[in-house]
Amino acid sequence: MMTPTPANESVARWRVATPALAAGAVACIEITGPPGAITDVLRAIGIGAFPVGRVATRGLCGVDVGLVARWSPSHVQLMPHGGVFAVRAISDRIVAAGAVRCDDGEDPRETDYFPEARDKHEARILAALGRTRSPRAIDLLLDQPRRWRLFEQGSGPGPARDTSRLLDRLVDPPLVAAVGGTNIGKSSLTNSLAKSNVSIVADERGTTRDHVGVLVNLDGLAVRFVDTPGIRPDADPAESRAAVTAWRLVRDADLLLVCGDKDALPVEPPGVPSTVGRLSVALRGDLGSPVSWRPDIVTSAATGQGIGELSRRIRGLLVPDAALTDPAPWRIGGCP
Ligand SMILES: Nc1nc2c(ncn2[C@@H]2O[C@H](COP(=O)(O)OP(=O)(O)O)[C@@H](O)[C@H]2O)c(=O)[nH]1
Ligand SMILES: [Mg+2]
Repeated sequence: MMTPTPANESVARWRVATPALAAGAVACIEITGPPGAITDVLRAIGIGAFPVGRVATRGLCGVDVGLVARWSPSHVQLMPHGGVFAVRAISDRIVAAGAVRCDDGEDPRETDYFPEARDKHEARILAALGRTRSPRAIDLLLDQPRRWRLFEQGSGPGPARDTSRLLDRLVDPPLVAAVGGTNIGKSSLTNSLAKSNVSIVADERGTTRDHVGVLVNLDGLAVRFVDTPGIRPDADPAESRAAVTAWRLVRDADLLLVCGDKDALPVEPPGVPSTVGRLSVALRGDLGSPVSWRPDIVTSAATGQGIGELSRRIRGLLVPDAALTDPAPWRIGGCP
């Protein structure tokens, strides 16, 4: 439970309240604060008037349908699917509605889950080991108790915020989106990276609703790979819903593969922040290399050309070698 809101505090406060180890099918986002501020946030995020004592399903910010519970005038919980995209999108809307993030620091529940853990660092490492899908995370996680001990004894480096943020991608898979024109080989590239003919799979941490794409292992890093459909004017409603979902995801991507081929220029949808990393990729390279533009890399799903190198480049951009070899202890999930 969050600490009570001080009387002079006029804004709503929120936090992701899903216990670290329970992260899975359902997430919990908790909003507390003055009743008027909470009502304003609920209105701003499209839930509308929601009386005290009610528990009901509601559309959540257009990204999901989930449970809303207003336990008291000053305490609301939203329970969307636990997929990282749904939680992130809803959190963004709550922030835009003026609520202030409030994490109380150490979550006692983490150590509750791992009575054998010596401290919160070890509990977090055990939780992360249970969740990660990235082979590269394992040795690094196992080395963390030693690093924290060295740091606490004053004989090792302290945690580095930027390194930790990058390493967190080993536990929470980053999102990579392939964008570009239609019929240039994006889906074939996806299949080739996934090494099987999969275009959509259910994700055990969420549902297909908040997850369009596949989890692929790229050079030891688990990545959520989204293959965006083109938006066609004659698309049926289900298809255009899928397209809208995909375009929305693209804005949240950690890396865009901006794809073209020898004839098609690489194009990306408008509105992707300049902070999102980009790699330009020429597809169908077996048919010829582009002459009118200079790709960062040329690939061919048909021959396998460039696929291994693309995996390594993506991994290196998302979790650079410098972060993997930094001897600093890792603050998993930005935890204190
Ligand atoms: N020669 C060649 N053809 C490819 C390659 N990748 C895809 N194609 C073909 O290009 C067409 C479009 O591929 P697709 O992956 O559906 O493109 P998307 O619309 O961008 O997803 C299909 O006929 C594929 O068989 C490749 O690497 N080489
Ligand atoms: Mg396609």
